[in-house]
Amino acid sequence: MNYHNLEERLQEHFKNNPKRFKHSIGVSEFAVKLNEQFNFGLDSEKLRITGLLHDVAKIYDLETSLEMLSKYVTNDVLEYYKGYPNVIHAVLGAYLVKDLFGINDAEIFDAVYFHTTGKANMSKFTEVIYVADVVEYGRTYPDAEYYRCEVLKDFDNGLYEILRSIIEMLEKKNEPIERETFNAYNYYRKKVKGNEI
Ligand code: DGI
Ligand code: FE
Ligand code: FE
Repeated sequence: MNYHNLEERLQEHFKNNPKRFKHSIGVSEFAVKLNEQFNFGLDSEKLRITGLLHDVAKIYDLETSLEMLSKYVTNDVLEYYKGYPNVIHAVLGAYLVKDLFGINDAEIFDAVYFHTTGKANMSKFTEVIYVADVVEYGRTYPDAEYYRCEVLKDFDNGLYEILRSIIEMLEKKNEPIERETFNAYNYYRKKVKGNEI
């Protein structure tokens, strides 16, 4: 898989949101770095492409996103995601990768679809994109540097700590937590901490 001009196409796609374009580059680079540092043996070019594309649907407002998503999912699914507006760009993005960029790949679809929530037992590819999205070098929220270091020290534990902090943040803000976010947290807590409370 090799898409040399994808970066230029993405720059055009994000022309009104250069920060989002920079973030997408940051995610591609961090995903490739993780793959190399931990010898995961994933396809680095495919990680780069997925990092570039993961937020492709972030340029649309809620109304437009829902209208676009209605072309791909049933009404029930559409109604369900109306309850989680933050998650919609991930689900829509997974479909747009194929429709706007002609990239039809199950691994990329899965990684884009779950890049916001995570899920239980993600593939290594999806885990790497999930983590890179949260800790790429452009991220400047408080503790970004802490989670970046944790992930580079111990990937599984870093992933678990990220999930724990996101759940905590969403609870604090009284935001509805999508079930896959919970599933991911429970799964990785068990994986890292075993039966410890
Ligand atoms: O698109 P990005 O800004 O790069 O990052 P993202 O796609 O990971 O997340 C966007 C937001 O979604 C972020 O503030 C965390 C939030 N989020 C993650 N899981 C859930 C969630 N929001 C809700 N309401 N429910 C979730 O389960
Ligand atoms: Fe996103
Ligand atoms: Fe992102």
